[in-house]
Amino acid sequence: MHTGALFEAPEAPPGEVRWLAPQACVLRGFALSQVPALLAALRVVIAQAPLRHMHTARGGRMSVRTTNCGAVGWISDAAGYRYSPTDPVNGQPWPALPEVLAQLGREAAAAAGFADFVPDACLVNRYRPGDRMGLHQDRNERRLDAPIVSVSLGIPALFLWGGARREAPTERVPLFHGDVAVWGGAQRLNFHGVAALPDGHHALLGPQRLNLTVRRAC
Ligand code: MD3
Ligand code: FE
Repeated sequence: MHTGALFEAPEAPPGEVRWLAPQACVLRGFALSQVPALLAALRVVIAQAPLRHMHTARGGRMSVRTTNCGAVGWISDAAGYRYSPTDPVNGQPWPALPEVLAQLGREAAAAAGFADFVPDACLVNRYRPGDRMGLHQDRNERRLDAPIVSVSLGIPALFLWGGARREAPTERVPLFHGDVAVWGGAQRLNFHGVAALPDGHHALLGPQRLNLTVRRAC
């Protein structure tokens, strides 16, 4: 696999918009000005709801570590995937959705053409080198008419953008620190994944990538 370009261009030109489909795009660098506020808010979330491995119904362990904030959080265990109003680690409600994340979600959705997005939850994934996410659909949200907004921070990753069917070919789309992806409408149920994170070190985040998906889940 040729990944040299990832390292030659640690950040794509901010302001550029890459359309993957009529209702799916990457807003390059859209989150850059909010990174300090996002990281401060995330530290508070993770202190209350620590990052942890989720397990699949088939007994596997996901390589990424995950946590949530907002009204509900996405969980996976022996019983399957679902949203839960409480964190199974401590039985408590998830931490509140930080306003900086909710606002970034609304602004990115509007910039991508989705008016009136009202996010209520955020799934946080932390990737270390070698961690990956297999092809899947996001279909546990109650409101499939709402878009999803995804913020990438840290080491760049190769996003795998598929189609409506698992068998459809995937396009490899690099996601850099500060990039925000938005998709909805006809592309809301597209298959997607993340290739194994390469070795690397980010100036702010060290050897990791954080992905924040801001959602309307209930
Ligand atoms: C396009 N996260 O948490 S976000 C997930 O980078 C997830 O951690 C990945 O997939 C990550 O569920 C990718 C970008 C993304 C997410 C969902 C999509 C793009 C999508 C759903 C449909 C189409
Ligand atoms: Fe997903």
